[in-house]
Amino acid sequence: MRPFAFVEPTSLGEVIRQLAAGGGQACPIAGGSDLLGLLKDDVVAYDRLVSLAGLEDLRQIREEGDGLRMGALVTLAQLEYDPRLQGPYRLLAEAARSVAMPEIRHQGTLGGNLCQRPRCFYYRHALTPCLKKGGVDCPALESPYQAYLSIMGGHGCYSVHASDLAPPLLALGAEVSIAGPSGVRTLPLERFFAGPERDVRRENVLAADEVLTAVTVPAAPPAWRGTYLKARERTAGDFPLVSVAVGYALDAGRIGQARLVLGGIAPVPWRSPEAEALLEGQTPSPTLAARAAAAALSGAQPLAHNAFKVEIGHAVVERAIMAVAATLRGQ
Ligand SMILES: Cc1cc2nc3c(=O)[nH]c(=O)nc-3n(C[C@@H](O)[C@@H](O)[C@H](O)COP(=O)(O)OP(=O)(O)OC[C@H]3O[C@@H](n4cnc5c(N)ncnc54)[C@H](O)[C@@H]3O)c2cc1C
Ligand code: SF4
Repeated sequence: MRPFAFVEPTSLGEVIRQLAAGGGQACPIAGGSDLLGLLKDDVVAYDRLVSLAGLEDLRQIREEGDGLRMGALVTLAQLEYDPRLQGPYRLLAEAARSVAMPEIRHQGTLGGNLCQRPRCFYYRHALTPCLKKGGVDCPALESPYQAYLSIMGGHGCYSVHASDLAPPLLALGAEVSIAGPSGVRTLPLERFFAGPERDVRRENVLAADEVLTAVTVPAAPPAWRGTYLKARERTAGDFPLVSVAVGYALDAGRIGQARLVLGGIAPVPWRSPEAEALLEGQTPSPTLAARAAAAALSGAQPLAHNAFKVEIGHAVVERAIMAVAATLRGQ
């Protein structure tokens, strides 16, 4: 690990000033559960780490209008246990509970989860150059270790977005607040993530002197329910091979307001408008669930060694759709 300065501002303005003064060599740190590993392994290096820990305001979950505003420093454990994450919001608590192990969930934050760096084995190996680290090619493409690589949306880089919180937040229609030198801007979470076609070295649209301050989810219809299912190699402490957030309401037995977002399969969380359209207006059934799964994964272009993720994707999508039906029917 290379030496760095560690600064601990107590105001958002000072955080932004410290980042801006760093000229690209300063980096925000929240819980450190992702960043410290990268620093220790010399995958990344910065002159200055700017701690967000002094921003007490960002630790709160607040009811706002009929929705919820969650500060960027809210921990995964808070999301797991907060009594307000019930009913339509329960899938977010389920996703938080699926992350890693309790130690990481108490340390890791919402903002850090959405801004975490890829888990690609080659990216995390300091001695292996790759496109994301400024190299000229992607060693993962020729490798047999492709379980945690993409089956959709890879453009030269096939790392996936590993966040477990992103799919349920997208399904809930979340917005993010971003603070920078010219104030605060908000944008739909869907537009926060960015694939390699935009900039292979980054996974989102944050500038070097910006921080994510909050995530807001609007009021969900009271009868809307969702679930988050995650397939992984080990049942604890593992990232998603494939995951899915599915939610909808039932009106006279027919599906309305369907949302379906896949995780672990693409460089960005992958919403499927095709599957959502197919579900709308229909009665949930195993046949419909299978058709929706086929629609969600119809664009899959697996690599040489990860076609099995398509099959897993079908299974988790079908199960999630039927699980929501069971919840809504009180089964
Ligand atoms: C063993 C292990 C298992 C894990 N398993 C999972 C898993 O199953 N699912 C999963 O989703 N994650 C998993 N993780 C990743 C885990 O680190 C994140 O889930 C955690 O939420 C990161 O939060 P943090 O506050 O510790 O982030 P940090 O390490 O502090 O930051 C991570 C990155 O985000 C940036 N950042 C942090 N906060 C902000 C902000 N507010 N604005 C702008 N940039 C910011 C940092 O600069 C850094 O680049 C695992 C990690 C480990 C070590
Ligand atoms: S998939 Fe992306 S992060 Fe992984 S080695 Fe290839 S370029 Fe690097």
